[in-house]
Amino acid sequence: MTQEKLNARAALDEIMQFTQSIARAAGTEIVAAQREVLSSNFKNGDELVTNADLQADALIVKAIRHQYPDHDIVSEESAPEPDLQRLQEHPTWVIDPIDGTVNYAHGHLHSAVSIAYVENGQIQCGVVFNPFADEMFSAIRGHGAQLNGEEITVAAESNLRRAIIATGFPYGKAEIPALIQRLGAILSHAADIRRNGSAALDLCWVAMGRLDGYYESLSLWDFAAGQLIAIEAGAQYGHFKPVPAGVPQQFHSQNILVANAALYGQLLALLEPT
Ligand code: LIP
Repeated sequence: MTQEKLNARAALDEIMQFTQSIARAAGTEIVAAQREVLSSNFKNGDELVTNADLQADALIVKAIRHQYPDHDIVSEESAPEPDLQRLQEHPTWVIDPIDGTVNYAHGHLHSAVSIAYVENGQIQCGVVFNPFADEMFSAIRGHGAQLNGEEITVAAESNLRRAIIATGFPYGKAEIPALIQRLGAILSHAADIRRNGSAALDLCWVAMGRLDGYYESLSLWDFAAGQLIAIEAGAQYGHFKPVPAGVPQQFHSQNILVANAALYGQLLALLEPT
């Protein structure tokens, strides 16, 4: 490995350590806040946000601004307008302080801090931390995916009838009829479906084999970290509808599909026509 590549890897290792430390710090706050009375609000009428989302976001953003003051930040709660062109040209952090907010607000223990680092137009580091399970999913591009430091890989399942496929639904209800038809196509061929409520954790669970596949339309902060973790764990990642011209595939948020290579084609054949 050249000295340049050694330096690049060392820099990403440093970023990974920093990212995991702020994810843990935010996770500690999130767990403590859930034991208190949460205040909540609804963005755009339907989209739940709690005081814990805002507090965790503030903690993460403050730490990034201090450590990397010239980097950009895209965050669900404080900077929710990603500029896809600038994202490809400037070091950028992509943050979902609590992915699975509805779960969190209802006292469920299935939500996560999701933080991705983008550099040179590529997601280079991804961290998804579920503080309730003390499960830290992580990946550096080209260096595999880990759960609490142990390598993870996608499930080997190739028989869709034996597979568990996860999905989710948007806050708005306009697309529900089409989404139910899509769900029916999957449920008619898979062993079962799961709607766990956190896209970031769904992607990580595919990465480690707790799920065999996942599909959904999301926002950048829901999937950025989990995408890298799933790909580095050996998953096939793409979209079951055409990606609009000019939109970088890795940052396209609609019609996401992820599974191992044996199931990906089977799921694509079911989802494409829906
Ligand atoms: C959530 C996703 C979930 C999706 C929800 C929501 P949030 O993110 O993780 O998969 O179905 O509609 O987008 O809003 O909890 O960060």
